Amino acid sequence: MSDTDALEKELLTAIDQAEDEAALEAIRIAELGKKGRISDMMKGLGKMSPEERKEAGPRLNGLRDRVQGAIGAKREVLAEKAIEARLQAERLDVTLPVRAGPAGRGRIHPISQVIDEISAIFGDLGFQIAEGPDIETDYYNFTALNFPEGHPAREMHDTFFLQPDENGERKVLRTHTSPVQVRTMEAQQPPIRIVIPGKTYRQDSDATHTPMFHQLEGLVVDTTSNIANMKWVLEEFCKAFFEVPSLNMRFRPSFFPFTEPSLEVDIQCDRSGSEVRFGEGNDWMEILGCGMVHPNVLRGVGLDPDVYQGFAWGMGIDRIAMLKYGMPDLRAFFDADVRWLEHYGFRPLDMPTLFGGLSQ
Ligand code: 2NM
Repeated sequence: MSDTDALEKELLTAIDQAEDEAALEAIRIAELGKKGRISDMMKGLGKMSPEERKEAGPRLNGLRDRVQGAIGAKREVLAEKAIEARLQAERLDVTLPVRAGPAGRGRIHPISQVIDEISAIFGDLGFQIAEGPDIETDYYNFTALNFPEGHPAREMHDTFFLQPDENGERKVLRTHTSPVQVRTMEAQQPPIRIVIPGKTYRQDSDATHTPMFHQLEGLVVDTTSNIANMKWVLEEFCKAFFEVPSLNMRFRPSFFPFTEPSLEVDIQCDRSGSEVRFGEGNDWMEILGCGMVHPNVLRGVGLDPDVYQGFAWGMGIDRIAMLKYGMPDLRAFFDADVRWLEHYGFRPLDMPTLFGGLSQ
């Protein structure tokens, strides 16, 4: 057996036994690479006599071609084996349930849900949503709303004050959303029908108060707006929001600087079971404050109280959200606990509408 025959036999065995593509590539480089053994032997052809070359040339070419061919064939086998192994290892169980994407896993916070519900109800009644800044001037938060300078009501609101600016003006975090009503009355002529959902701030923190909370206020201004209109709007709202066909309401006299007369509103409820039910029973629960806009407020925004009259109301969104959805602890609203949100949150694609059902 010639040297090349022995080499060929050795190489074909090594190729056959190569475990993977890396081992095979190592053989190729060692034999057929630039500095490989077979390549070296072929380089020797140039130094041979024509007779020697005539015999060695075809022998070496044959060796090279057969080794190359064996490597190619083995590479295909190994590639096939590698795919087979991956298919085994990465097997999919197509009968497993599909894992939800972001729209399926995410939740709408109950406060956002309730704001959407309220917007749907008042939108249906012809109201527009208005918004304004959280940082307000003393004028918009108090003076324009008929709180006299030095009036104790300014203190009663537990206001957060900002540092005075270069002009000595001390801004506040709005203690109610009423400044937005004032800004709207300044900016547009009656008829005005707006609701304002938003964040409000008071220095108060215990089991039933958080320093930031949410209010919804509403305002109607026209030449004939009256208390009967107001009672109808509020009753329609309460029935739609609590999703009951009828509901008794009770209006009690109260006091707010910005309304005259001022009223507090209770709704009928039943507290005999483990949860509060609305539209039935013999109990009452306070839910909102309202009244006819004070003539001083109208005058302040340039409206003649002998021509225009308005009614307004305000309620705590957080509180009515807790009542409607049976959430026992106000502070959980702001804990950002995903387990709580998973339980009490709403699905993002279930938008509240009056025709589709507010809360499904
Ligand atoms: C309430 C209760 C009653 C109210 C009044 C006004 C304005 F700007 F028109 F005078 N805004 N909000 C109002 C009236 C708010 O919250 C309990």
